[in-house]
Amino acid sequence: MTRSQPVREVIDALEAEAETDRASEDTPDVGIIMGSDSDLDTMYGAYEALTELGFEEVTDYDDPPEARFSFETYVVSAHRTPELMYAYGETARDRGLDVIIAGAGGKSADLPNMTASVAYPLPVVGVPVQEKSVDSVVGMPTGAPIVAVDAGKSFNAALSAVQVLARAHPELADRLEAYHDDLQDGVGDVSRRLHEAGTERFRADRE
Ligand code: AIR
Repeated sequence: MTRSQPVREVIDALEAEAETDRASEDTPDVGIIMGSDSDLDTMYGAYEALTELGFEEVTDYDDPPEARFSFETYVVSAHRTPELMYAYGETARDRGLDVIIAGAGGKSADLPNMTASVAYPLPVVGVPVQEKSVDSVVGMPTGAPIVAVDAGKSFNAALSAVQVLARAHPELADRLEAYHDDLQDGVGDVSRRLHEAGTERFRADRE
């Protein structure tokens, strides 16, 4: 049992929330966790992708946002706060989460893989915060799965999470398609401008 009062308070809040009955519209669909707040700049891509797709962040379970789809964000350290990691993974389903995005850095980036084991069968999308974290995030034994993105690609982790949700929510599939259409428009537009301006002028205009 942790002796840390602040950690105990977060665990208590998660456990109380797991016991609370709420409509699924009023609970976060995606959980974002990271090993340290020093990971936040890298994990910010997940925030950007989710908000771009119309998700809003839950900061008070008793006062959920207007948006139908939402997410929550916590710092959970596999090594500094293992009990919090366990409580987070264990309460995830009862708190209404459908998918977790977990990021960690360093060579012992174990939050994604351990959370995947604790929260199983809930899917976890792992984000290695640095290149050197890739092996520890993806290196799972047979029977203990994790989905993972390349180092730093938290934006893609959020898209993958929404792909999971979209299987049950066609409106999210529409949003993913609209996002992809915009992406294509951008490539088409830059391709035409590069061709028409020629390489030298295009480069000069970019600077
Ligand atoms: N980390 C935190 N607890 C366990 C691990 N593996 C990772 C964080 C962060 C790195 O250690 O995910 O990327 C360094 O953390 P900090 O807090 O020292 O900046």
